[in-house]
Amino acid sequence: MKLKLIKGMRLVAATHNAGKAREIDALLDGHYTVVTAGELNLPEPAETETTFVGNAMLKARHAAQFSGEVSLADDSGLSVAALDGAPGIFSARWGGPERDFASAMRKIETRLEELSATDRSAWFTSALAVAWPDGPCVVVEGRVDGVVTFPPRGEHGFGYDPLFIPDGHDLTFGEMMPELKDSLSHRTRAFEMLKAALID
Ligand code: ITT
Repeated sequence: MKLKLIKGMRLVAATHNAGKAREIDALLDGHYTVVTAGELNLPEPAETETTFVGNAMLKARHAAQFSGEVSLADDSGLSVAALDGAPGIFSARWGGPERDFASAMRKIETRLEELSATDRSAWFTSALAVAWPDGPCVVVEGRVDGVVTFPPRGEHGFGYDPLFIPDGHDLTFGEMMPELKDSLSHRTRAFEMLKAALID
């Protein structure tokens, strides 16, 4: 069977994160009817895998099983080189149950200070997985490199956007208009791969 996403079909965005859901919707460019896992009241699975790819597949499969519909999941996060890649797959969990990213960003700054680290290199990763209710699953991974800066700047975006400056730019993702972030983000890069694989 050839796995394809046919324009016009309904897709479940297997996320409970409104910031991500907005970006996924923009990336699909109105070609699909998108309904989120939150809107369908699907239960949130525990993210028990050890990689972005593993957790993206787990979330997409879980949503496909519960909804009976083709489901798209994103597992993503910020990795800081001097922190050995932390928070990485634990990016959401560093925000605590309240998803307090101001505090998570301070935690990154404090850890860098404690280590007297001067290397500010960091990268965002997005693994995108599409799962069909009858089993198949396709997964890709995109990345954008840059640096972290303190204090965080900007009101756009979500999560760690205010402290990340992508290579070749002066603005943080939080200061960029969504269109600019969307033209160069980890999620967009993953999405380009997904499109090449699944969309005619
Ligand atoms: P779902 O699992 O329901 O999709 P989540 O927020 O728990 O939502 P993740 O486990 O993938 O998702 O955690 C990713 C976290 O990494 C997210 O909460 C943000 O804090 C951060 N993150 C991911 N992509 C980001 C982006 O484009 N800009 C800023 N922060 C981002």
